Amino acid sequence: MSINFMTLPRHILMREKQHPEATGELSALLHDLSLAAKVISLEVNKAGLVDILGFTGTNNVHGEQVKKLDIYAHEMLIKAMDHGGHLCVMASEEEEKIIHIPSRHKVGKYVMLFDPLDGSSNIDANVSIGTIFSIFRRVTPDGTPGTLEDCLQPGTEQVAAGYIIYGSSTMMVYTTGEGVFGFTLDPAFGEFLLSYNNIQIPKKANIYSINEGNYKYWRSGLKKYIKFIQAAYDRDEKPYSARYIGSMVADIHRNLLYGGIFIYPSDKRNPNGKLRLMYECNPMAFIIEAAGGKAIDGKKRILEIQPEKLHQRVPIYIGSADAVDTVAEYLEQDEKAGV
Ligand code: AHM
Ligand code: MG
Repeated sequence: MSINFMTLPRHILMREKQHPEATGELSALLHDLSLAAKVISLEVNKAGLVDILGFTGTNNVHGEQVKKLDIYAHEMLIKAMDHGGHLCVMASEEEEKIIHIPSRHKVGKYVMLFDPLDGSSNIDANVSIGTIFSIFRRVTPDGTPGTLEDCLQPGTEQVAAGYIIYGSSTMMVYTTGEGVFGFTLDPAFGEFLLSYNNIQIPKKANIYSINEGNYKYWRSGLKKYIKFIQAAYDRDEKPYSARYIGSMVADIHRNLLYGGIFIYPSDKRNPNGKLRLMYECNPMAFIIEAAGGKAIDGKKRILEIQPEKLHQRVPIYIGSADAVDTVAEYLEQDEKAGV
């Protein structure tokens, strides 16, 4: 039996040493983030105990306010990250405007955007949820407070991105653009240990993940694509499995490991889809591309979209490279037909 003692901080440090120009700031930032992840993970694991332990209404037994888990995660991330001296500004899916670093703290050279608890409709049902993060280098002058301009950068400019999945175990997956690494939280040691080294998404997909309840509203190219993959058996190919959790983190994590395509399309009701460019699509696209996959909005790379608004939504087709290429061909048919 081999015991793996590659902890997350050790791994970050080891990879940083491969870049002599690195200052260690990004490593420290990721380390702070992993601490927040542990705290959120503990709280997520207690979610079902709220009623049993006598928490009532909005107050717990200590008379403290019980926060909804997504708000708890949002506040915890800000608390963990605002005083490290690494960030100049933050933005969260849970807050309309950018989040400034309090003036009593040093401002740093990085910008962090996050979805504190994605898949929140799944919390009460004990289904996997996650935290997603995206990190950029600031574009405004060092030493000044960060601005909206620092946040509205295209995904190609990300210096790191990742997610924490609170599932059957808690995992943190991150990339700095070279290699994707997964760490599993050992609840006994309280450490994230390397469990997936250099993850590569299989080129071919065998899983498709889309909310098929919206079929009626899809455009014809997407309907045809889904019919095409459902007919794999007729072409003597291995049939696809339909898997849709309704937590983007969990759906994409599974597809990253097994090979698959995740789609949240534009449709007749929602021309921009549902998911947010800055908190969900950009970081996931950065990870999937670093693992050898692809992510498009139907036509172009997600990472090349110039953001206009903090909470902008975009359609997304993301996963195994072959599957994303094929869906793009089907979507192009709509484009040509002008539908
Ligand atoms: P949330 O940020 O409010 O949790 O919503 C995002 C979630 C994604 O995790 C998931 O992929 C999608 O919404 C599911 O949406 P739908 O229920 O429309 O299929
Ligand atoms: Mg979300």
